[in-house]
Amino acid sequence: MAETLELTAPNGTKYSQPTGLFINNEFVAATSGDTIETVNPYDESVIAKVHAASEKDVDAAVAAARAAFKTGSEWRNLTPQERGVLLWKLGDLCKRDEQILATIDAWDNGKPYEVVLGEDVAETISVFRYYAGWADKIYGQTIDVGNAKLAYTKHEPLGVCGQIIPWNFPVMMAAWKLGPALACGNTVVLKSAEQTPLSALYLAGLIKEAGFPPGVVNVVSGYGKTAGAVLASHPKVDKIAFTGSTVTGRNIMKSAAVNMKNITLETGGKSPLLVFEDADMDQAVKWSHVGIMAMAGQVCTSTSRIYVQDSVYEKFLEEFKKYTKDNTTIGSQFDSNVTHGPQISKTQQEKIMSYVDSAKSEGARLVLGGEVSHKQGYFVDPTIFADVRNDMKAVREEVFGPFVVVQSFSSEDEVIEKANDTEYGLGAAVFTKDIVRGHRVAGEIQAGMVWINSSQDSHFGIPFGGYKQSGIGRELGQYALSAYTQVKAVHVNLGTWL
Ligand code: TXE
Repeated sequence: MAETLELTAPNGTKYSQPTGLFINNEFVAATSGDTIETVNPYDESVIAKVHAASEKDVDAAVAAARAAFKTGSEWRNLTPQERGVLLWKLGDLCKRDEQILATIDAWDNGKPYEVVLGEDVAETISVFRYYAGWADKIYGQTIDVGNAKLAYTKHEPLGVCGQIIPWNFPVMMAAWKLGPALACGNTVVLKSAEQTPLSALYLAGLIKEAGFPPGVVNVVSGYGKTAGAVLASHPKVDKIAFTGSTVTGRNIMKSAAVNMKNITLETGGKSPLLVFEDADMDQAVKWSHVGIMAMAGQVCTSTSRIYVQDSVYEKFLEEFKKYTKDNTTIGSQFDSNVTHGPQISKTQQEKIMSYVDSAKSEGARLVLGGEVSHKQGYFVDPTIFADVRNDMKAVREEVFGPFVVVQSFSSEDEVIEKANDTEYGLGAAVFTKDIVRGHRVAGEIQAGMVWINSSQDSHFGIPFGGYKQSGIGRELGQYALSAYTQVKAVHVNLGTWL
């Protein structure tokens, strides 16, 4: 039995933090004795050490998930509605402990507590409840092929699902992955991100408390190159679902090829935001700010490239700069006045600052920021560059920080071409009062999600995912069910055939 730490967070919240690997409904020590130290990105203090899974531990977790998936197991014998009841209970337990979950992710990730409570944790609860409702509504079709035969389809679970999640929305990403997988009757080995392992372990305790049978959900903390890679290439894993960088997504595709796993990938983005001259300028400015500065820009759908029609370009820049300055308070995640938290790690901070150097050296105009004014922790000031070109590194690559590049355009055709000139295709935003243009542009942009007169809208009932190298498959909504089921066609001879 691995240890549980009694922790007190900087906001005074006291709670019990499991640190072991969650396998077969028990927290166990890692066989290698390896640990991961997780830190508060606000002040670089160590929060806790958790056990880090080795290949042997991942094997044990996969074996537990396989056993739980066996025909005749407790899990396989549940009715779909009983699965739904368990998911609903899990949602209720997350609601009961919402302040603890929000405290953990705010502490471990650095983003403001109120944001985590009102967005990440609220969404976590909703996602479990939403998929609880789907559990007994997953069914196939009967297909009329004439009187001699009966043909029907069944939507069956895939089996053991490996799920690898990132650090930007720790508990919410776990919910996005677990909700549909469990509603469809699969079993899971979930690997959290090494930067933010704590909330997934706490959630594991709630999964046990809700009454899920042993082995249905296994949660391992671990590094990507060890635990993650083992899971992605494991021959006994049937599916891999991943959220993270495009580079790692490509590696996972290669690893998954070993036994041709079903895959769902949600990877990087460089989402454009288009401001036409007839747009409501106040709205365009506010949403541009939300679109890139929320969560310190660590959102895959961040609208990190802004295109403004030339007649309103300078006005937009002036107002965007002012709005950003007036609405940024940098500091601790537990200070309710703070709007702008740290980046997740020193690595990410340094990565963003390297793009500041590259934008400057390629001749972009620095409008705001480009510095680290808060020296403790991993902060980066909100940064706006103007007069960029699509061939600049900072315009082509995902920066994943409070870093935005702005350029002008003159015609609709030109801006659509520029917006689509990217390897990514996750989100896109269009600001215009012309309803016909709004829909026309939404149709022409190559992206999995388009926002007209807003940015970053997301809802558990609406599919989420990308075109091009932003991913494969969809999460959330009814669409996610097809990512966790396979279709069986059954042909029945009614006796009049041959
Ligand atoms: O991502 P990784 P990192 C982007 C963003 C960021 C960059 C790097 O641009 O700057 O990625 O972040 C696991 N086999 N996004 O290094 O490496 C890893 O342990 C299997 C966008 O954190 O993709 C973690 O659990 N798994 C993004 C997860 O993959 C592996 C969110 C993500 O890590 C692995 C995060 C491997 N070989 C970063 N290597 C989004 N789409 O929201 C790593 N992992």
